[in-house]
Amino acid sequence: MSQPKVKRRVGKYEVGRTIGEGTFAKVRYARNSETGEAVALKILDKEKVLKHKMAEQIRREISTMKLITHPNVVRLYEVLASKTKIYIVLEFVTGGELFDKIVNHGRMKEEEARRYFQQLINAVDYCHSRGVYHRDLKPENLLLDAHGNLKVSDFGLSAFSQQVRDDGLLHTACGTPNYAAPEVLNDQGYDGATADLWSCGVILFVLLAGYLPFDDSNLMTLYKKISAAEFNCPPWLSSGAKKLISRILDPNPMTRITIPEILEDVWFKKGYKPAVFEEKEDANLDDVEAVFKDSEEHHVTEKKEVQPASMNAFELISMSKALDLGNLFEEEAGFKRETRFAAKCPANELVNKIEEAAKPLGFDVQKKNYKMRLENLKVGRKGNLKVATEIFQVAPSLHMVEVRKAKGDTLEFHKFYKNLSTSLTDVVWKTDESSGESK
Ligand code: 3AM
Repeated sequence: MSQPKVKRRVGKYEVGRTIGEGTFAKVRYARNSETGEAVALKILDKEKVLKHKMAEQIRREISTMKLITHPNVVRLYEVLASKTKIYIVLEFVTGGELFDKIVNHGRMKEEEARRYFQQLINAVDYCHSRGVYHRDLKPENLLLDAHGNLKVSDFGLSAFSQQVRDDGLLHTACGTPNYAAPEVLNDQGYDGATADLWSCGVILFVLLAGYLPFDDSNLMTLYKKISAAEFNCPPWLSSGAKKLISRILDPNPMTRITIPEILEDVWFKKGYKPAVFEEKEDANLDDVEAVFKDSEEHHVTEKKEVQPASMNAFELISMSKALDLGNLFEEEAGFKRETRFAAKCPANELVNKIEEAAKPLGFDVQKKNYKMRLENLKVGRKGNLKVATEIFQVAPSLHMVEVRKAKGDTLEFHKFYKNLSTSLTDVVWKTDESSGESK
């Protein structure tokens, strides 16, 4: 059971699990070993970035992002490069994605939607004023922090997923077009500011309606609907919300409402409190320069350290709060991607039990040294759900099982986990407190 575990380090960061795979990069959890702070590490292929026709624009926007400390924008701390990779060190955001709330609880009340929309517009306005455009605002880029505040991710980074054609203008690579403005789809080049605003309008619509304004399984029909701004507001929307949405979802970018006009809108203004924060005057940009100049002397060291995987008493105690199957669903846990529980049965029996629970749910099961990779063969909302499990020995017949989402939709993971916990109830070790018994 105590097979060695390989720990990766990139400079001062200890690299942990993969959080997800976005359109242009892999995102991993990491820890700053000097401060203990958690960060998200966006990992990109260096050659692709430096050879990108927009490398200069990407460099400029990353430099600007280092100065931005807006509370509703994911912080960009620094950039590092190794021989083959670029690492973008970002603030780690713990509350999951805004749209998981809609998938879970349905549409929002106007007050709640307005609060998120105000935070979104405030963040977008601030970045635009500094010359950074998003160009790919969509649900995956709207995260929530531990206090339920919106954090927009990938500002200034989405150029990676864009293409510049011979005309020198931006063109969107394929992806979900539901949030893209008509002029973006028309493929004739576009202005980042008005295009971002359109996406904000689609986002507001989804928050209030619980479904997309433009949707069709046929791509051509979808394009036509977007180009003509053909949508119907649900009857429960207030007239103020309807009016604002139709001013934003104006197919003509020249007559579309602007941010200064939104800030004056009656529906928008209700209870609006712009974020208060301290602006950063100066940031050291040596790291950005070094990365884009591809200066070899500044390459970060990448190390692999081999560590034993067995759990010692100290680690067990520090994790004991989590030794309960219920913890994934605790209110405070938000949208968790991983959990642990203790089980009182031999390890090989545990592996069999997990396999028996996963197979009927349509999962392919791969096993290696008490580590398992489960993959749902059916495609879910964000591709095939992949789950990784690992078993650690605590005592001969007491094990700790770690279950985490490796890829896919967090809510689908929760559903899987609920099923798994039902199948394992007879072996899960519960403390008196967690099993609800009183002495
Ligand atoms: O794969 P899912 O959708 O669960 O939420 C982002 C997405 O998760 C997450 O990484 C995945 C690929 O983009 N993510 C991106 N930036 C993040 C950050 N700064 C982040 N999670 C936490 N903090």
